[in-house]
Parts: sequence; structure tokens; C-alpha cells
Amino acid sequence: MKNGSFSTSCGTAILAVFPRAASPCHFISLGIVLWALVGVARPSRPWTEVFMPVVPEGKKWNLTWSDEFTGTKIDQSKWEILGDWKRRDGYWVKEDAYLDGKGNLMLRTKKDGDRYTCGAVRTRNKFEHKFGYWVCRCQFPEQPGHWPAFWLQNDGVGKVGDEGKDGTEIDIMEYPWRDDRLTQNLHWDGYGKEHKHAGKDSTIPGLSEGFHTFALHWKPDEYVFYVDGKETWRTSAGGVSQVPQFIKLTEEIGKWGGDITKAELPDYFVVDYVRVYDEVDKAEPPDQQEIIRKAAHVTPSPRQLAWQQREFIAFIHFGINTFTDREWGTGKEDPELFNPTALDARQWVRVCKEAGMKMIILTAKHHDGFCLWPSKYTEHSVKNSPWRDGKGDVVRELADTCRQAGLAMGIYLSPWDMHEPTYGDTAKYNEFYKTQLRELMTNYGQVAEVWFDGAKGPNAKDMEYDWPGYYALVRELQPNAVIFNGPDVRWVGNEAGYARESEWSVMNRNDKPFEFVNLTAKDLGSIKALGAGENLIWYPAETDVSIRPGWFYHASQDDKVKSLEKLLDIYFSSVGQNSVLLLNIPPDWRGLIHENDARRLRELRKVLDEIFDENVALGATAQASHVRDNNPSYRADKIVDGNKDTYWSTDDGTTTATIEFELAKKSTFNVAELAEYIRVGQRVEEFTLEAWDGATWKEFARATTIGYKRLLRFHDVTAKKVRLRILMSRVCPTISEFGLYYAQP
Ligand code: FUL
Ligand code: CA
Repeated sequence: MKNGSFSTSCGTAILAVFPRAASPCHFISLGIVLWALVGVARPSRPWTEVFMPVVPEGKKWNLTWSDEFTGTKIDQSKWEILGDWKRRDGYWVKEDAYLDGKGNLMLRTKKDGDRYTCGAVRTRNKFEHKFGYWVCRCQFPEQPGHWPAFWLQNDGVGKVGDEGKDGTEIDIMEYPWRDDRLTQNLHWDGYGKEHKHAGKDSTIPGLSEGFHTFALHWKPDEYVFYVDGKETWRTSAGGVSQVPQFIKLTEEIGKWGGDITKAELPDYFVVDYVRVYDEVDKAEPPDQQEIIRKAAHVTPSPRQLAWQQREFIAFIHFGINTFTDREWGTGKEDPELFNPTALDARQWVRVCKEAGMKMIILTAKHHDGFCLWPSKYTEHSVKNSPWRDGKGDVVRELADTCRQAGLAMGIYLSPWDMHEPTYGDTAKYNEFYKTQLRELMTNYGQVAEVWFDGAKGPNAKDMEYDWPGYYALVRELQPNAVIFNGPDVRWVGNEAGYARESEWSVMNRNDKPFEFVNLTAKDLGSIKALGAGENLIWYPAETDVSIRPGWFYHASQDDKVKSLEKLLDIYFSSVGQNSVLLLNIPPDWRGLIHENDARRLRELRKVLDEIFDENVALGATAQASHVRDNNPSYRADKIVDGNKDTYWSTDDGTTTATIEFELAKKSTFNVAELAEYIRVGQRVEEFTLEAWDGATWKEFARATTIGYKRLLRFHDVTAKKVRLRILMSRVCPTISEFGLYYAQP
């Protein structure tokens, strides 16, 4: 329920007189009515300003982040829903955190058999921010034995030393008692014997009824806490956190809140919104035109370009899980289990190469910690397996075979390691991980991609990966390798095989050491998503998906290899949507790619070759409405010359244009291919394709972005004249290729 600008400001006082059985929505409408009746003057400024701290001259508040909890599903691009696992005297379970469909987040506490469960959410890795004004509007639960909390957290809170500057638990509101008394707290230097704490309790009559706001003004040198816009506590205890922190909204079951067996359940903590504001300069925002121009001129690095041109690459998940029939191991597996009977990297390479793939990325170490190469730094590897009498090295065999076959090689090295004893000790483990990375980056020749996986199980020990250190090492030892989940290549955001309709390669990065952009956001590249454009980067998408349901081989999935139709759809939606397709084909326990997978890949190649065999637009005569400088080297026929390195363009200010093509002969087609000359940037925002039917132009395809490659499928069209209309482009469009093909039904 989103309130108008005035209902909230005095809503609280009036709402408090109502019992809390009905939905909060009713309160608000009653509140408005009553307010009108009693003639309370409406504040002339919006409530936000009235209730927000005053900022210094020349500054104003700007809403940086918020969730109003509208809709019916918790927005998982903003929140991680916690559970299901034990927490204090109860359990956090996902089903107890949900939206009520009326604009509120509900965190429920309930009894489930003999367990007590409740809900919790956090913005870790999704929104982390420092300083500013953080406010939550909510209504408390009523029953004993549990309590609501609105707090900020950082993984560095466990670091001892440097006081709370390297991370502090900031409890903006905790409400363990039911007597109008809340507590606000700071905790830093971990939770062990170095633990430090400062806190303040405040009693505010009426707090236990209705909705209230709880806020923190976090300044570089001071925290100021507020309830309903009134200051309750001001402190610089712990030296004030200087690092980005994430939000937690939680229910907590425990004795601090009283006796849960006395509670009438379910009970609810209802959150209307969370908003985060920053102090910004009053000056005008940067000129939109300037951001658009800048974005259109961001270009790929040579390593990114080389990676993009590979288009279709292979992922090989192979390891101890292959022999235990698992997706995630435990780290406790006996290396004896690793014993492929017929491992042949030449077969892997042959299958991939024949499928048209240009690189193979191998899971040198998955989360279980078992290494496919004889690492000097652990015993948990092929060297203690019966395979090749402990003398084998899968990384070496694959690297050598790829090199001979002219395929590039990529390495996946899981940061999360369930076996390694130092895991959990930030300094020691990072050292260990980097020595392993060094081994792989030095002993196996050229590496073209390093794949960093962010996955970490819910029970993984807490520690901080040294991302900047990992990236630096790769740059030092393999300067041509692209770093996935790092500075060069981003995860497309799902594992289903589909890129976005508008898949941009230019985005505005944040200042986080790992997730540079919100990878799962629906919109990453529109002008709106680029915001102020302070940090524009070329950041293209890689689409990882498995040919089978699992990433590792399972005999039970031999008949679940994706259909040809499905793989084609994935190809068109990834390679054909400005992304590289990373298709996983897991070798079986023999150490061979299973016949079913190999057959499906051959079928895929055959169909792709058939589709792209003949481009009926090749060599067409082409006439453009605009040509850059009237210069022949930018003429329209550059689009249909079969050369990726030549392109048509218009004058700088010209962002819409039309090209008419006359094909050599009347042809039937149902697939189109377009390419932008991305060496100079990605620009096109919208275009259509139309065919001349003898009387009029009929649109047969329309799409948004193009980028490196755009493939479109449509119903059969038969025509001799076709036109491409660029409807919107950030600056002058640069189109290097256009193709029309026919796919058999
Ligand atoms: C995930 C991992 O947890 C899966 O096991 C797999 O390796 C996939 C590609 O990435 O994060
Ligand atoms: Ca060309």
C-alpha cells in the first residue's frame, strides 16, 4: 500500500487508536477521512522532507534505493529471501517472507508441527551502500517470544581491529518487548571476545500500535537514529562504519522476546517500505544527451572482442561429482573414487569442434575442492586417484589437445572450496586460492577465459574473497584472458539459456569488488538504467546453460538431453541476442562425452549450417537514405558485402535512417541476421524489417538492440525488395552485416 504524500505524516497518530485486525490499507483510508474531519492542516512540504534530517546548504535528499513492496512477489533482484535453516530458537523459512499484495512485506512467525518458523530477507550482494538516510515504515507483531528487526550488516563486522569502521551491525530497530520500548544498537569487532557494543533503549507511547517509521542518518562521522522523525539516539560509537552495508529485515525467535509457547500464532511483522536517500548536490543532473553520447562510444577491449567473436563455446563439468552422481559434492569424497575408464580429451575436443564451438572451459576445481590437476598445494586431487596411477592431469590433456586442434581453453576454479581446511580464514584461504590460480595460469599455456563462480552454499563458512587480487593475478599471468564475473564478461543472469530482448553491452558499474552490476536486473543497459553514467563500461553477457538438466553427468539424465528444437531456440536467444553461448556438455564416468549429447550436437551443427548456408541478401543492391559524409566507404552496400570489417553509417547527428535492398532474385526467407560494428560501440535502440509486396511495405520483424549479432526468426516472407529501418539509435548507427536466410520447417 503506497501512501499519498500526506497520509503518512500524521497517519501514525490517528491509526494508533484502531485495533490491528484489518489490513493496514483500511487504516489509511480511515486515517485520511478522520484527518479531513478533524481539520489537521496538511503540511505544505511533502512528508518526506518534513520528517527527514536537514541537509547542509547546497545539498538535497535524493532517493537512491527503495522497495515499496507492491506486486505479489518479493523482488529478488533486490532481496535475498533467507532460509530454510535454523536461526536462534526457531527456523528462518522462505515461505514466511512474502508480499500481501496490498503493498506490504509480511514476515510471519508461525508454529509448524513442533517447530517455530519465521521470515527474513536481506539485500546482501544486491544492494550495499554507505552513508545516507535509511528508513523503514512498519507495524510490529503483538505476541511474545519473537521480535522484529530492521538492521544493516556487512560481512566485515567479524574483522577485529579498526573498530567498527570496517563493518558494524547497525540495529536501527529491534523490538523484543511489547511495552512501547524499542532498542537501537551497534555491534562491531566480531561476536567473540573482542565484541564491542553500544546501544540505547527508548520508550515511545503508542509504539506497539499501528505503523511507525524507524530511520538512521548515517554520516561519515556520526549515526543519528530516529523514530517517527524524532531523534532518539546520536552516537559515533565504534568510529562509524566506512564500508557499504546491506539491509536486513528479520523476525527473530528467542527468549529475549519472551516465551514463544505463550504466543498466539501466526503473528506478523508488516513492512510498508524501505527507502534509502543520499545527500546530493542541488546542481542539475548531468545532461542526458551527454550520457547517451558517452554510452554510445564505449568500446570493447581486444580481449573482449576476441571472446565475443567466438560466439559458441563449451563448458565441461567433470570431477568427483561425476563419480558420486551429485551436482554439489561435500569435500569429504575419497580421491579413490575418481577413476574414469576411458578418458579421452581428444573425443571432447572433436565433439566440440565439430559442433562449431571455439573454446572449452573446464571445471579444474568445483565446489568440492577436488582438483583435476595435480596441484602442489593440496592432496585432494587426481594425484591421489587410481586414474593413470595418480600420474594423470586432466587440465594438461585438455589444454594440449585444444591447442593442437586450434580451440581456446578456459579455466573454472571455484572460489568456494568445501575441502580446503583454510577455507573460512580470509587471509590464509586467499593465499591458497591464489597459488592454485597461479599454477593454472602458468603451467598450461594460453588461457582465454577464467570463470569465477560466485556460488556459495548457505552453510559455507563466512569469509571474504580477494576478488581484486584474483583479477590482478589473471591479468599479470594471462593478459589476453577475459575474466568472467569480473571486469570483462558478465553472467547473463539466468541458467536457462536466454539473453534479454534488449541485451546491451554498455553499462554503468557500481563500486563493488565483485558484482559490478546487478546481474539479474531486467534492464541493465537502457538510458534510464545507465543513471548518471559516471562509470560506463563495456560489459557483455555470457549465457551459460547445460545440455542436460544437471551440470554434471548423471546416467539418469541420458534421455533428458535437450531437444534439437530447444537448443536452436537457445542459440537464437543467446548468440542471436548479443551474447556468447556457453553450452555445458558433461563427460560421463568413462571420461567421454555421452553418445546422446554428441549426437545432439551434430544435429545442431547440421541445422545451423543448413540455415546459414545461403544469404539471399548477399550482394544485393542497397540504397541508404543517409550516408556518412557521402563517403563511399560508408555506403549501404557495405552491409551486404559479406565483410564484417566494413560498415554503413550516417552523419553524426543522424539517428534514424532507411536502407532499401533489392535482392538478386525474388526469394523466400524466415531468418534475419544483423550486426553492428561494435569496435566503435553499440548504438541501435530499435529497428524494423519490411518487405515490398508490390503495393506497400509490410513489416515482418521488429526488435530493439542489435549489438555484435542479432538473429530474428519470423514467418516465411517472399520478396525481392526489403528495407531496414533504424527507428532509434544513440548516435549514428554503424551496421556491418545484414543477412536473410531460409530455415526448413
Ligand atoms: C553454479 C554452480 O554452483 C553450479 O554447480 C555450476 O558450476 C554452475 C555453472 O555455476 O554457480
Ligand atoms: Ca560489411
